[in-house]
Amino acid sequence: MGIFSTVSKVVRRSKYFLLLLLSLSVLAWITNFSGETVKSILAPRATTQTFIRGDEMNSGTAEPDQSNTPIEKGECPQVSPLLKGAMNLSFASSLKLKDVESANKGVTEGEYEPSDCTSRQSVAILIPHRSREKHLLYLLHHLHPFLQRQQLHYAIYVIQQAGDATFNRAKLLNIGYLEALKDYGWECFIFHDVDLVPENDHNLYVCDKQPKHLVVGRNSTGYKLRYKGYFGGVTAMTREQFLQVNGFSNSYWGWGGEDDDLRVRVELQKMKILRPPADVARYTMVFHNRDSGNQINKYRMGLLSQTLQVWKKDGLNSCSYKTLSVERLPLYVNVTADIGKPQV
Ligand code: UDH
Ligand code: MN
Repeated sequence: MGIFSTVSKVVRRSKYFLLLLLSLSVLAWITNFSGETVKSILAPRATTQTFIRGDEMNSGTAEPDQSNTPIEKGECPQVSPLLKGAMNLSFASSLKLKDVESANKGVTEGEYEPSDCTSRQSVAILIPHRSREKHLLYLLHHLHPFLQRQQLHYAIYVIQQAGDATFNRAKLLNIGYLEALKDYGWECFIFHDVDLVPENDHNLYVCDKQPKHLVVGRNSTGYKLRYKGYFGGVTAMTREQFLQVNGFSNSYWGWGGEDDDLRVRVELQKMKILRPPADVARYTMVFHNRDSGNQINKYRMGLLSQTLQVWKKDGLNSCSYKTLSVERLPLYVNVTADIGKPQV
């Protein structure tokens, strides 16, 4: 073998070596690439797999929590399978708060959400109150299971007027709205008299594209609408709808007019009041007499004639009060406020 043939053998071998090196690096690149792809598909995505509460949505902390993998819950069905329809309500005088608490173990500090599905709406129930303890007990007894059958994420707020000045239902409801929003970004508000108990759970406590009036009939009126345009007792408005009308007027002290004033505000915004069918929107009003401290408001007609002029400056944006306490009781958040007294 001459020198020439030895040199050509070395060149051939290094060619094979280079080819081998090239194919190995191509192989390495392919496996690495597909590995990345698989990894990114499997990675949990914050938008689909993390349950984000409404109030956390804007905080910009949507990073998935790898250590504590969230449980994915589907949206609750359009019609809850738990609904029972018309019910016979009971108002046993022996009922105790403890009984209602033990029957509603899933409720924490007045709040509940279904464990197996994500509610379609988060709803705050606001109840204006003073010295109607028995009515409150009956309402809590019926309302908690009623709302749970509707598979809602909800919380009940009771807004107590401190002191013995003339009652102001509307101002208490404004306060309830403002205080509840400090806890959570509720999208729907139900303004609820303490003595009205819904009879049929097909009367859904959710908000719509327009404000809703939920009391078409009640036992005390032979289940007829009290009058055309009546918008009192129990109403439902979204956070935005209520803000758009600047809430209730704060100026109605004593009984009457504040609900008509809210209707005027709604109509001024070209909103239209919706009502569920009469056979569903039925309530039992626990019998009561007129409360002392809530006499008929003799100024109500005069105030009503001023709504167009004052609604922009009398409402949520001018609601001044002092929160005396916020107690997180098992079945409701108890807000007590000093709301002042009428100027006249
Ligand atoms: N409310 C209280 N405490 C009061 C006054 C009113 O909690 O002292 C709240 C409560 O949520 C009540 C709501 O305000 O449901 C409306 O007041 P209301 O129930 O007195 O009004 P309603 O129109 O009755 O039902 C007015 C008196 C009717 C007397 C009829 C006698 N047959
Ligand atoms: Mn009443």
